[in-house]
Amino acid sequence: MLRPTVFRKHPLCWLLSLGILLLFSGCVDEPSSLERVQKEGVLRVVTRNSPATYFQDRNGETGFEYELVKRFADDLGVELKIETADNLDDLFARLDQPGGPELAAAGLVASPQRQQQARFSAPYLEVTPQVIHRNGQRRPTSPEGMVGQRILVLKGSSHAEMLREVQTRLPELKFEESDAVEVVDLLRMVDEGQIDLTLVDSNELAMNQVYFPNVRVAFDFGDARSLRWAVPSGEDTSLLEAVDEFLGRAEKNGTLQRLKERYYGHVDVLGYVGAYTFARHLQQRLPRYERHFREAGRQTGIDWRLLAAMGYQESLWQPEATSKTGVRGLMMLTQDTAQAMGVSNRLDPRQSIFGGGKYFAMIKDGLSGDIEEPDRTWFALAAYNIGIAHLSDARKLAEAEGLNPNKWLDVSKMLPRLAQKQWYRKTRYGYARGGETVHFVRNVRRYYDILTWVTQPQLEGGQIAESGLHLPAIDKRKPAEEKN
Ligand code: BLG
Repeated sequence: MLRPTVFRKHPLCWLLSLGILLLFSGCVDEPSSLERVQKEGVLRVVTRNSPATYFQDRNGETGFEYELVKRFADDLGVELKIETADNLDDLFARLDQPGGPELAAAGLVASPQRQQQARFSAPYLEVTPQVIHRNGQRRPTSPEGMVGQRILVLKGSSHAEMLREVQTRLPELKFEESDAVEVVDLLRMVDEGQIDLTLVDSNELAMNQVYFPNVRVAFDFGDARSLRWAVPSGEDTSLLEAVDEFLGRAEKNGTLQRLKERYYGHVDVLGYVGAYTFARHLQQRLPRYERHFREAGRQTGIDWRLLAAMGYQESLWQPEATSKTGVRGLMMLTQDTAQAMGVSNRLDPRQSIFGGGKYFAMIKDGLSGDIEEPDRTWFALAAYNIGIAHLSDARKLAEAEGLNPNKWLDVSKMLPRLAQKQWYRKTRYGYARGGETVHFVRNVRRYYDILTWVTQPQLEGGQIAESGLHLPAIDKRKPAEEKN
């Protein structure tokens, strides 16, 4: 049979023509953004340095955005490389750069202007923009009430965009934008009275309220909006599709919910007055004992900030503290504990801190090997407060309920039962005020988070005692009456 000549071409000719064809059709393996990330094994993400997004803590990098985006990178099986932008304009400029980061994860709202600069993912968090004022000062309740006040917002922020939009019908409304500040600076400026008002998102305020006890929400500036990640604008949506798929899964399997609880869940624990008091004590009391906490931390291998957080929960950093039950000192040691730890004077702050640290480390070491971090730390805190025997009762109750006795979330649900007869009569060690222990652990964790943030490496210019730079200015007056 006669074959068409084309089939009889030499194989090399074939390859050559294929090459030429590909070259001219312009489809020489231009990889998609997703393929590029996978091939290079690195996902480059641009974010901002703030407590609600990304910062350094005791274990390295952390923050809501960081944790979420780290899970995404893990999911793709690639390394995560974070870079921080100086301000929002810089962030979008970097995203736009050829060879720049593939993704921005920085608590961004897909405002109309930004939609021309980048493509946005599915939402992962709902936030409300809020007008912030200083407690005791005039409180506006509408844009009209903001006229004539000193207003400063982040340059390039969606808040600036919203204000400009309002200006079209209310030209008397004047405001300034700055690219030299972060959200924390805006809040501090309101707190210290350098400006009258600012606009921030509700999640940012929730994270920062404790450092700025004088700031209050004046009113919600519009409806809730969604935070989204962004990828460079353009036709290539491969990475964005992977992001959306990941976020959908994170929503379904509870990952998102857990992260939200962790970062924003305990922020209301302190309330305004508690936040005010904590900030004051941070400046006035902690510096006296910080050296002891650091030393005890080094000696026991326990993060000094956790010890300090415990000390705050126990006594508000007061060495003379004494409870109704005769428990005493800065770390609230019982007589038995003090004796066992070689503490001769419980009211001596240094002895109390070292005794408490040693006791805590001992408890933690003695916990079942099945309890993993971070739960292990929360269990040790609970045992410090209620005793290892009652904690083991609560773990057994958890097991009997089909819950996980090695997970703090599960065991903390059982602890309050130790105060109810129908439950404690079935336990080995009987009645205990387990509800208080849950409260204890929750508060210590909150204080620990705060101490972690204020002592993070990039802010820490030495000891809190010396720096004070990043701490709120404390009004010497008592907290003003709640106006709202
Ligand atoms: C803790 C002890 C545990 C002890 C439990 O009580 O004290 N911890 C310390 O001394 C550091 O050792 O466990 S046990 O030895 O296995 O029995 C249970 O007895 C302390 C707690 C008690 C609590 N603060 C540290 O968290 C406290 O002060 N309670 C009194 C509250 S009230 O104001 O008098 O009502």
